[in-house]
Formats: sequence, C-alpha cells, structure tokens
Amino acid sequence: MADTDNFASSHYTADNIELLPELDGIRKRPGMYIGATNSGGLHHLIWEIVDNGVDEAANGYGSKITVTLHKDGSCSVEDDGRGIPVDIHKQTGLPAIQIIYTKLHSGGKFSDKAYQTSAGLHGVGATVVNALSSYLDVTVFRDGKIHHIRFENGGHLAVPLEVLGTTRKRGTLVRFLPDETLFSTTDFKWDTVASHLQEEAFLLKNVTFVLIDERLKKTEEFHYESGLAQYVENLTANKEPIGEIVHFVDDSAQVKMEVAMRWCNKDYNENLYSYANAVRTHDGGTHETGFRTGVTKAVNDWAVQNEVIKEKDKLIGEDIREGLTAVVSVKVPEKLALYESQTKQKLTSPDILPMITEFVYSNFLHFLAEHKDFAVDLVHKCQASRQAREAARKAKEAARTGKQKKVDAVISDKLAAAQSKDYPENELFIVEGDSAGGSAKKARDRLHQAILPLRGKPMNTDGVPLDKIQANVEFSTIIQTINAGVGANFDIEESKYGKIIIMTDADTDGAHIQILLLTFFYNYMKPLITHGMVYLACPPLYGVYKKSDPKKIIYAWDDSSLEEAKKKIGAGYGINRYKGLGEMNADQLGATTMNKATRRLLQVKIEDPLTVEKRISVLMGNDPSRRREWIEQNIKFNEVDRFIKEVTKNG
Ligand code: 0RA
Repeated sequence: MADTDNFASSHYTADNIELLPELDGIRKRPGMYIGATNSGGLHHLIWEIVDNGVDEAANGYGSKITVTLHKDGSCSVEDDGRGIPVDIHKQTGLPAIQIIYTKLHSGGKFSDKAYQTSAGLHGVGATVVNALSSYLDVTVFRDGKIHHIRFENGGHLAVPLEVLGTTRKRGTLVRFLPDETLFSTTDFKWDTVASHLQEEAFLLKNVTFVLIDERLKKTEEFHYESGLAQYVENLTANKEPIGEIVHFVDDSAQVKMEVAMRWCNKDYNENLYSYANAVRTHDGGTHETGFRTGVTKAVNDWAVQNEVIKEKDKLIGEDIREGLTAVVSVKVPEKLALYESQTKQKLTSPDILPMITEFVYSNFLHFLAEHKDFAVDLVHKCQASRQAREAARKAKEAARTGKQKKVDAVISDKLAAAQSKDYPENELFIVEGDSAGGSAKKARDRLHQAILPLRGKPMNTDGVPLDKIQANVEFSTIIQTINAGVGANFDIEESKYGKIIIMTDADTDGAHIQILLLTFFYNYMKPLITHGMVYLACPPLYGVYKKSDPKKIIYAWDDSSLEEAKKKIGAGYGINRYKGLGEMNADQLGATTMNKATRRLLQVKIEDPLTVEKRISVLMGNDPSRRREWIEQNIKFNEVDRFIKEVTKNG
C-alpha cells in the first residue's frame, strides 16, 4: 500500500494549522480514545506511552523502561530504544517526530518492518496523550545528539525541534502533564501503575520496568526471567496449591506461545487470563479456546491411558478447570492478529486455535507422564468436582419438582422481596444494620427493589471452606436470596437480581463490611463481578439547607460540590454531615441513595487480577493492623474512586 499523505503541504505553516482539528477532536471526545476521563482514563495515558517503548523493546531494541511520577503531577517514560526519528518528512517538510505527536495514525508510517507485534493503537497513542496534556516534552537521544521538542495546551507546538547537546545515550524520554480540565482526577496512583508495569514485566521476560515515584520517594523494579511462571506464582500466593506450576514456552516460531498454570484447593473458580501481544484479551478468543481444549484432552487421555478413569467416564472441561489459575500469552505478527472489534478484547485469528491446542496438549500430556503423583492428585480433584456438580444438579432438580420446601419461605423474615418477576430489572440492597434496613424498606420501589439487612459484620470468607460458609446465617441468607447457587455451582443465568447493591455507612466499618462482602462475591460468585452486577451505594456526605427553610436541602457527595451547594443556598445556610445511613430519614435515603434517577452507584470492577489478589491478601489476611492501615490510607470517604471500583452515575 502506498504511503499516501493527505496533508495539504502548500497550506502548511510552522504552526501546523492542518493538524489542529484532529487534536481538538480528541479533546472534545477523550472517551473515544482513552475510554473515560476518570482515573482509568488518566492512567491510560501512561499505558499508551509505555506501549510505544514496549513495542521498541519487543522488537529487540532496548531492554529497560523507566516510568517516573513527578511532583508537579506529570509523568515521564524513558526507554533505551533507537530513539524516535527526528529527520524531515518529505511531503510535509516537518520533522517526523512532530508528525508522530500531532497526527492520528501517523505512527505506522514511520514504523519499519520490525514493528511486527505492535500492540499499541497503531501510533495514535502519542498524539492522543499530547492532545490531552497541558505540556508534553520529548527528548530523543540518537546519532550522538540530544534532540528536544515541546508541545503545550493540548498539542500546540511550543518549542520546535532543537538540538540541546551531545550524548552517548540512545532512547526516548517523554514527559507529559495531563490537562486537569479534562479529567475528573489527575492523581496518578502508585498501586495502579506498579501493577500495570508488573503485569507487563511478567509478559516480557527480557524487559526491566522501573517505577519511580518522586512524590512518595519510592522506587520499584520489575523483571521476571521466568515470565508467566512467576505471574502464576503471584496469583496463587495466598492459595493452597496442588503441585508445582506447569510452564511451557515456545519462542521458536512466528507465533510465540507461553502458558503457565497451577491448580489450587478451596478455589471454585476457573481463573484464566489471556493475552495477545502482551495486551489482555478480556473476552478470550481462539487462544483461550485452544488452551482449554488442550488441557481437557491431555488430562482425559492421560487418565484413560493410565486406567485411572474409564473411557466412558471422561471428564468435562468444567470439572477439570475448577480451581485452575492459568495465564496464556500469544505473540502474533501484526498481519495475523485478528480481533473481533477495535477494542481488541477478543482474538479471532483462526490459525491460533489448532496451534495452541497442540502445543498445550502435547506438552501437558508429557508433563503428566513425568509427574505421576501430581497427575493422580489432579484427576482425583477433577472427579470430586464432578461429583459436587452432579449433587448440586440433583438438588436443584428436586427443588424444581417441588420435592423441597420453597426457598422463599425460609428467608422471608429478613428479606423484603421485590414484587416483579422480571429478575434482570430487580435490585437487591444488602444494607448495614437493621435501622438503615428499616428506612430502606420504607423508601424502596417495591416493584423492583429488595432489601436484605445485615446484622453486624459478616464473617471473613477468604480461605474458608464452602460448607462453613453455607452454615453461616448471614451468607446462607445471601446465597438463598440470590438463588443461583454458589462456588462451582453458581449459575449467573439463575440470579434473581440484575444488580446487587451494597449499602453501608461511609466510615471505616462500612468500608470493612464492603470488603468482606466483595471478598465473598469474588471467591464464590465471581461471575456477578465479572458481569458488572455488583455495586456500592453512595450515600451523600453532606446536606446543605437554608436555615429559614430547612426542608430545602442540597446534597453533596464531595468537598467541591459542598462548596457549590453553600453558594447556591447563599447566606444563612446550615450543614448536616451524614456519618451514617441512619442519620437520614427514609425519604432522604430514598431520594439520595436508592432512587434510580438521583442516586450514585459505584460499579465494582476488577482492574487487573494481580491487584485483586494483593488486596485480598492485605485486606483479608490475618494481620488486622495492615488492613486498618490500608483502609485508612486508601479509602477517602469524600472521593469516589477507590478499591476495585469505578464510578457509574445512576447505575
Ligand atoms: C519508528 C521508527 C524507529 C523508531 C521508532 C519509531 C521509535 C518510536 C518510539 C516511541 C517511543 N520510543 C520509541 N522508540 C523508537 C526506527 C528509527 C531507526 O531506524 O533508527
């Protein structure tokens, strides 16, 4: 394909007028390019710039990427690759680097054949970050010189390309300050950046990632020579593993494949994380399917060949994958990487499927043959999973045919049920305390909202066997209320509610209750979380009223909206600070926290698997002081961006 440029070169001036509409377009709709303008979108800026350095390293140029979070709120990313080209682009007469940072889809034009496994958005990243920044400086070390160019105010050229001096270094240093007028927060978070870099480091064995936080005076380095094996090691650090980590790598062919996996007891989920070109494929695809097929086939073939099971009793995939934590990574040349959509959440390249099936099948079969004790343990575990599944299916059948007492009768004294049978529309509020529960029952929309009050703190379910949890009154009530099973037998299709909403006081105890409930849902009803069905209610923190007319109240969820509310009410205002749900009456609770039109909900999302595992270990582990410290440092009750949550207004 010809490298056609649509620049009208005769109109070209140093002020790059032609380029500006594109930059403006990005500023008008940042969400289209970075997903959102919340904390997630903010961090996306870093990922875009890091990806460029990663591409360079993945193609064999450079081996170290350093991310620095500066005190002024800016971030810099330095790599030791070849350096961005600084020569003049013929058609436009502009330096290549200037075009790369101001024109969408320009990156590809400058990439050579070596750019084969490019994971980034084909060069739009640099321009998008520039458009959304107050300033962006690029310093290039190449050809013995230090080159520099600077943009300001959303990508306007501020300092044209210049040579600052000489150097022996090679590489690229990009520093940018996100435009605070475009983002709801501009606070880069250590944990978020560290987890992301760690994830990249697991996937790119040869690259070292360094994170420096000048605000916290903290530095950490991520480099993993054993790649995915160390990833799985981290993911299962707090679990009870069966045997060693199984790890296969094939770097020899055009398509590079790597798989690591381990089974754990007391884990009812299948925890499978897949990547294509070092980017997470949340919706799976042919590499996941191929992996599953390979594992199922290997286990069954080994078990039948060794007469542990009979041919007719072959296990099904679900039985085999219960308690499995696995990471699958493929690196596919650009031209073979097909995705379902622009967002690259699902890999569809058909050739990958048989390739990875064969890779996993033959390696795993060989592994099982060489680790007989492990193989026997594994097959026994799979058989136990099958038995449990069959028992649950029979119990369900019995319930359906009326052989069992109706569930509703058992739980009716606590639950105020919703009237509608349109289950996806129904919402279950799990409420802290009987008194708030009482108000919520009064304020609810009876058709679609159900209320389940909790007495005191629920138990910590992390690492607790399922039968103990089922014997616990609080959790057995929740399980029966949702009525979709639990653990390996959880079936999301059966859920009686489309939304599960946790409603607690905005204090440390409330946060603890949230975490205890989220831990339960994460461990035993994970699909509720991955399907985005779990939410946190957000009661307002303040009510500002006019002293002469106390019925007129403006609610505020944070300090800046508190200031606005004060101004709106004008002289003679009073402020209520709501420390708990109980301080609002039923009408107020309904209007501010439950009514679909006016409430705010936080949708619980999983940022990345490592963060969740780490947090569960801090938050659920047996060191309460560590937990309290984390809650106090990380959960700010006037800030809507915490734990594994994201803002969705009105849900
Ligand atoms: C295109 C061509 C060449 C290098 C790069 C892009 C490049 C881009 C980025 C972005 C961040 N770091 C980077 N490092 C390199 C190759 C130029 C040559 O032939 O030397």
